[in-house]
Amino acid sequence: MGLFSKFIAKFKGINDFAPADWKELEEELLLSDLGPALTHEFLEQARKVKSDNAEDALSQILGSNLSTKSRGAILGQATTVIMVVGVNGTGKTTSVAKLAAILKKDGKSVVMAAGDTFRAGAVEQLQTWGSRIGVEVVSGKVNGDPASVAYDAAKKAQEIDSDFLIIDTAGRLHNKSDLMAELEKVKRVVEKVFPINEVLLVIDATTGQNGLQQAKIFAQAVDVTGIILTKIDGSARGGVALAIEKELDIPIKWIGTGESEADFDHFDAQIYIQGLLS
Ligand SMILES: Nc1nc2c(ncn2[C@@H]2O[C@H](COP(=O)(O)OP(=O)(O)OP(=O)(O)O)[C@@H](O)[C@H]2O)c(=O)[nH]1
Ligand SMILES: [Mg+2]
Repeated sequence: MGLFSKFIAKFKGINDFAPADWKELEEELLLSDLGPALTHEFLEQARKVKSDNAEDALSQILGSNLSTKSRGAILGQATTVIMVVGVNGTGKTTSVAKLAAILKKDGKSVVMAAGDTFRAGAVEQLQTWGSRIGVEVVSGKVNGDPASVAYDAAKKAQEIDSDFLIIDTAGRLHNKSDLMAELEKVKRVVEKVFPINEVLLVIDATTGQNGLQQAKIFAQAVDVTGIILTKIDGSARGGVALAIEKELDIPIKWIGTGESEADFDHFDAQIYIQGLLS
């Protein structure tokens, strides 16, 4: 049941909502990871809603909190380069592979770069995905320079005139300046070959407000063009997407809905809002 369905059902036919009902709604919104600021703002707006058009009015309020930026892909002139960033374990590597699989199914050629050279197993993880979905992976040595792997992958993509290059990155976050320096270096080096068209930030929906705070640090460090919201299958907290777009003003472009290849989809704002209301 959607976050607001009970509210709408109760609200229809009456115009004065009891204080206890408002309190209950507030608690539900907070539990859903809307965050205190957005919850407060939302309640202010909702108090002005009339019962006869509660659903439309709420739909409009929710919609006005989403980003107005385009959710479409940003394509390059030659190879489109997508860099995928985010905190440890959010689902970067899996999302790189799922995205590559979708593009490939669409008839596009894709190269993946195993830019996480930091964690043992990360390169293999992407290689396993690569052979599963039939997409070439360019990798280097464990503990090698991620920028050099990304550069080799860009050269490879250029050589075979690939439609897409997707770069996986490490998710560690010891401090903001290290992170910034590393991501900037990858960008600088890749851009000797092709401009980076998209930087997609991966956020794990199950980490709620905490995940959002960590994501903010990434968004400050790199110019993020879109968000991949993963693990929404494991999260009952549907409000987090609203909080992300309101806080960061970056459009959610993709959602991860499970662990396998097919569990990946475009984010559709209309469907999302409908899901909260019905
Ligand atoms: N249920 C669910 N699990 C997911 C989803 N996306 C990724 N996972 C799982 O989350 C775990 C971590 O995913 P990874 O892709 O390795 O995450 P990562 O960000 O690359 O992790 P690091 O490289 O360690 O920073 C794996 O077990 C994935 O299968 C999703 O949309 N839903
Ligand atoms: Mg990874």
